Amino acid sequence: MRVPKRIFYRIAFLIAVLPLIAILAFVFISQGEKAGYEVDTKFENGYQIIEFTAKNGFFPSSIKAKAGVESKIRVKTFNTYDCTRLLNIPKVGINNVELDPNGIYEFIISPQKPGEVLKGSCSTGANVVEIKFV
Ligand SMILES: [Cu+2]
Repeated sequence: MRVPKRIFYRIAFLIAVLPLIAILAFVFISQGEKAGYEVDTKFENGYQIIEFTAKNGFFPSSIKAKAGVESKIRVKTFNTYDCTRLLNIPKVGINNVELDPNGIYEFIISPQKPGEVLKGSCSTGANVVEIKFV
């Protein structure tokens, strides 16, 4: 069976162009990831401060932090009477820690490996906060 020329050219074109599209897509995606690598923490007295607020959820709910440094997770409450008053970040030993409705809490955590993700949640698990170390 002979392949009509028009279809042959179309297939040849796709074979030539698809890898190019794949390469461009890869470059685009990897640059996007690099752009997302900014860290949203600050340093105070030698500690990285990973800060979020607990009230009707955790804000911000996704934080990028620097790996390999001593850190403090700082949680602020503000008239917080909902389930985010009970904080869980099991990987660093924070299990159902009851926060006052108005307060600032600090938990010292050891340096984390790059790629480590600490997942926090409220008592019901409905609200989550994710800290990614890069
Ligand atoms: Cu909850």
